[in-house]
Amino acid sequence: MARKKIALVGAGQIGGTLAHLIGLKELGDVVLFDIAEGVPQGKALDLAESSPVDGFDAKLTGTQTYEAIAGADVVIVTAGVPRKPGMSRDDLLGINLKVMEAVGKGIAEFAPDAFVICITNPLDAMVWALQKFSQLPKQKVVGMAGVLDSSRFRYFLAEEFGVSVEDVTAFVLGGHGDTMVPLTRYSTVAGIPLPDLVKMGWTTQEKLDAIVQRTRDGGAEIVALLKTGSAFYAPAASAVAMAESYLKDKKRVLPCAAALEGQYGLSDMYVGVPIVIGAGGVEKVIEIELEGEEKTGFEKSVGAVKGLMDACAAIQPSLK
Ligand code: A3D
Repeated sequence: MARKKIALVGAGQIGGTLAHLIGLKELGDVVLFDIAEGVPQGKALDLAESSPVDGFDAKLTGTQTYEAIAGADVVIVTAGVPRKPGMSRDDLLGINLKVMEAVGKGIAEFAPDAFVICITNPLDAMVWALQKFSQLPKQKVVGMAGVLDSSRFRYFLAEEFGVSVEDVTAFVLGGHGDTMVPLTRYSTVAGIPLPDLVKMGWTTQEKLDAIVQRTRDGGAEIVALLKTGSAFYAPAASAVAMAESYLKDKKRVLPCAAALEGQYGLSDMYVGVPIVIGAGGVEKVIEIELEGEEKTGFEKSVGAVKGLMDACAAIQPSLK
């Protein structure tokens, strides 16, 4: 059986890390595409030269032409600009919307059967626009955000409880922004929900509230430290988990920005919800019951995403 082909549109910080992880995990051959001349070629060659040391077989190439992504099984999109200190994800909208138009057309022409994972910010609006520009089936176009946000939440919780990250599960729903909704009721340590752990005296409500807020601010915390860009190791690892679930038909349940068609009372929009990713792409959108603050928080987050979609449609009326 021929190796799978994974195209990375955008060969910056996340793109390069994606290529490295995909090589190490032997998920397939990698094509790095970027408008910056020499960058995808240089990264591909550097990574290929690491393959004998790490013992992985993968063909890694860099390109400036969309033809090279032809027949890709998976396309991961990071093309665009990242945040600098003081910028919100939404500040990126105008620039990155134009990039999504070019990328969408490239994918439609050369890789129409691919499973497409968008990472470019502002995430929920960009993945919505990318699906419209590409016209690929909605179940084949998803956004990466919830896996990262949940991973940050899990890491902070594991630190607080002094337990393995493996034993902490967590769910973060809604849009990828300051309004994201970390769900404590659906987050557990070895199956024990967080509110029960507060009752058991393992932590306090104040500490839990602080962790929730740190999760919401997780991206900004890294931007403030790095000063020259945004997070890339954890975002790349998160997208690879999604790609792997598709390529290996693992049917993992992951929080992702998915197209809603009536679920949660919403349609024609992308927002972070739990989904099943398998060989069919998004095989199921899971509707969990939300109550009280969870519900109002989710509604607020949906409102913020809709605001971004309106801003996109004002720039590019064909998106309406
Ligand atoms: P960066 O290292 O700047 O890489 C972006 C790459 O895109 C650069 O190499 C550019 O040359 C390239 N590029 C720009 N325009 C085009 C184009 N038209 N076609 C092809 N390539 C192009 O950024 P990064 O890798 O750190 O981040 C990439 C994106 O991911 C940004 O929009 C970030 O905001 C976003 N991001 C999202 C998350 C989420 O959780 C959703 C997390 C972290 C970063």
